[in-house]
Amino acid sequence: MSDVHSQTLPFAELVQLLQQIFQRHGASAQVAQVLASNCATAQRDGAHSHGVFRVPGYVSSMASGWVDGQAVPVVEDVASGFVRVDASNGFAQPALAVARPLLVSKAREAGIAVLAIRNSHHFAALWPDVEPFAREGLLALSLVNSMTCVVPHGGRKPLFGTNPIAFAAPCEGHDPIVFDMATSALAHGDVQIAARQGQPVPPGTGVDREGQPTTDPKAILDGGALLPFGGHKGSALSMMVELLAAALTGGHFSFGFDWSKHPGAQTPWTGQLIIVIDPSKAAGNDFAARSRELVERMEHAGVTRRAGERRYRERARAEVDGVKVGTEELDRLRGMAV
Ligand code: NDP
Ligand code: PYC
Repeated sequence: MSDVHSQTLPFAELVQLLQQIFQRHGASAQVAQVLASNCATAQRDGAHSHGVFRVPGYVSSMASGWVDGQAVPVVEDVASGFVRVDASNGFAQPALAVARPLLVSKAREAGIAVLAIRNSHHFAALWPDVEPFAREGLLALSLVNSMTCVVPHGGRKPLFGTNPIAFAAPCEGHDPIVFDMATSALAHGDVQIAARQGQPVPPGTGVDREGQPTTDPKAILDGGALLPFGGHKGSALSMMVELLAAALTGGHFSFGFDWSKHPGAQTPWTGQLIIVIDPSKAAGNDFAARSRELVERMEHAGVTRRAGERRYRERARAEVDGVKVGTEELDRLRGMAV
């Protein structure tokens, strides 16, 4: 399946390569393992804005002293349905990994539990954080705020982050139902990729430094800004993410940190909220069957492509052929590992 522009490699080999890179550039073994698995998962599932494309950003952020790759998260059991984690200026995913067993046991006990992560950096796709809960029969909703680059609806200046929301639910006889979306018209990573490839972005994505609508990704990145998806509706969701992922957790708002003294810093220093629900506590105890009924109804209504399906398709293909990585990118990664 390899050609001159891309190569394929087994998932485990990609994880190992990324782990070596992260460790070589300052992450502890534990953090490197979590980030490597997350990043390789995104690459495998075709989320190219958050796969190996992000590795230089992780590395330069650690090198700049902005984020602590050796951080040890501090977990606090604060109430029957509430877990707090101070990620200690480290990455959010290792904080989730450490707090996860307590969160799940609380959700199973109380029917619902909240994980509030603060002082954390999330530079990744969000669905790998929620999909595993659904594979255990639980529902999960997660929100993360990022860095100021989105103009709130009706505003004149950027304020919000690209603020993604991800949701996962079990579905009888199917992979979990998952969606994962930025609340901006396009993820910042996709604007960067479009700029690199010299491609325009769709109308409605963003504005230039004068606040004029543009389809030029470079104009958006160079003093311009993104817009929320869906006008006032996406803007309201983005505001909610700021409130739940930052105000509620104790993390920074997307406008609340200054990385200007850390050249190379790219990872937003914010917060993350994860809400986990045990559907077995609900009436009827048949959530997964009802979820399947909804999917079947959607199919009867003519839906041929549900959220999450492309990702599962890419995953299945990678299980057979290996994970696709650009040839130049793979050479660069191998160089970073030694
Ligand atoms: P997309 O717009 O590509 O996709 C959003 C959701 O819609 C996905 O669940 C996708 O499913 C689904 N979808 C896409 N096209 C269709 C379609 N035609 N019909 C039905 N469903 C569809 O994602 P975004 O660009 O908004 O976000 C990309 C990634 O960036 C996300 O993983 C997000 O978490 C990440 N991100 C991370 C940030 C951070 O701070 N860490 C900030 C912002 C974004 P499928 O997966 O199958 O394509
Ligand atoms: O793609 O918008 C984005 C993003 C921000 C932080 C990590 N990814």
